[in-house]
Amino acid sequence: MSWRCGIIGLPNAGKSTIFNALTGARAEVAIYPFSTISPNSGVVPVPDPRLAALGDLLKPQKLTPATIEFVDVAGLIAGASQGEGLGNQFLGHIREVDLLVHVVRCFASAQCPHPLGNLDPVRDVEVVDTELLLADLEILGRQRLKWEKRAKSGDKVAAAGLAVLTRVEAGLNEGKWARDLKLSPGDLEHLKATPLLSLKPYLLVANLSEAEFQGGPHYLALKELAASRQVPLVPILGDLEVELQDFPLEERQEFLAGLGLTEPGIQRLIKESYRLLGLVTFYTIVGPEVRAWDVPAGTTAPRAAGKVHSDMEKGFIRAEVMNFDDLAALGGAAKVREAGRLHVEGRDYLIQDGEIVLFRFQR
Ligand SMILES: Nc1nc2c(ncn2[C@@H]2O[C@H](COP(=O)(O)OP(=O)(O)OP(=O)(O)O)[C@@H](O)[C@H]2O)c(=O)[nH]1
Ligand SMILES: [Mg+2]
Repeated sequence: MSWRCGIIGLPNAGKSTIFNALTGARAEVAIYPFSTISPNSGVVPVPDPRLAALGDLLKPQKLTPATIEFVDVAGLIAGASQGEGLGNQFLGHIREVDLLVHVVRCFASAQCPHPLGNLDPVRDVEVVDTELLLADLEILGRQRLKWEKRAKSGDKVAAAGLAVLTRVEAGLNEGKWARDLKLSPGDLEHLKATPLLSLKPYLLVANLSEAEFQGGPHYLALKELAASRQVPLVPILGDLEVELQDFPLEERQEFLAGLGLTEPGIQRLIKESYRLLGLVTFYTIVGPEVRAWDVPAGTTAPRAAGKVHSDMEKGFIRAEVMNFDDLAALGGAAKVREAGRLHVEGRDYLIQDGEIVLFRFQR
């Protein structure tokens, strides 16, 4: 199963356009708002130079990248947390994702009016984010009622949960995100019953016209906002990247370089999403296939084995581990072994980024 990134934003921000640029899908793009109703979803490969290098070195028949899933949901408007627009459906869909990708409109278009009347990305971010925080406050409010009742009848766990909940509510009411409240693992345990949107990792995408990208005031204002909130901001020329999709990567890169972009915005978006999810990549070489896998940093060897196959987790014996850099420098697995650079690890070992792992297991 891939990690899931939910694309959110106001109607007509270009969410489906960016989804299409990412996935090569043909989701409906329209000049009217709420053109997307049921979510579109697509799986994309994670760009990975190490995997490409393993391909060159080992020449396997099959090279399989790690993947990440993007979900394009309906537009969100003010009042969504109270059920406005497609509010409840929308919020239901984004509760299930692992990361929020907030697309913000930075292009003017006569045919496609801005749903709030004028272009103002900073306001747009505030409108959407306020809805997310209100939606969280609502879930917390419902949980409060339950815990208050239980705490009154002497339930200590409910009382402790209530204390955490009160802190989070206070933060949200000040406009802070739950993930910025320095909650401990114990605090987070109490919040398991209330899956908060504002706990999810989050990034902004500026969907730009060429003019804005070349130093327009709207993009500039959005950059300042992102910097002040310490949120990553990825610039994408949405319409253009959809048009460029049919060209080979090299040609696309050349064209974008002419505009001052070092790589397609969608590639940056995939990489940035991957980084924010806190994942590490390990590789397996099994028969004719070299494959990349992604797991959260801090995953044990048996757990990682389970990602490959559940039998490997159940029957886990040991992991034989090499580092990508060693393999690349020495030129082959046998040489890594000869050089004494292969290490054998047990159940408690935490898989590190860039490792090539052979799992030994009992069938
Ligand atoms: N000029 C310009 N137009 C764009 C850009 N990105 C999207 N559009 C146009 O904006 C309109 C809306 O785009 P969509 O991708 O459907 O927007 P959306 O956010 O998915 O909208 P909803 O699903 O209705 O919420 C379409 O007419 C697009 O062609 C862009 O970068 N520049
Ligand atoms: Mg759409």
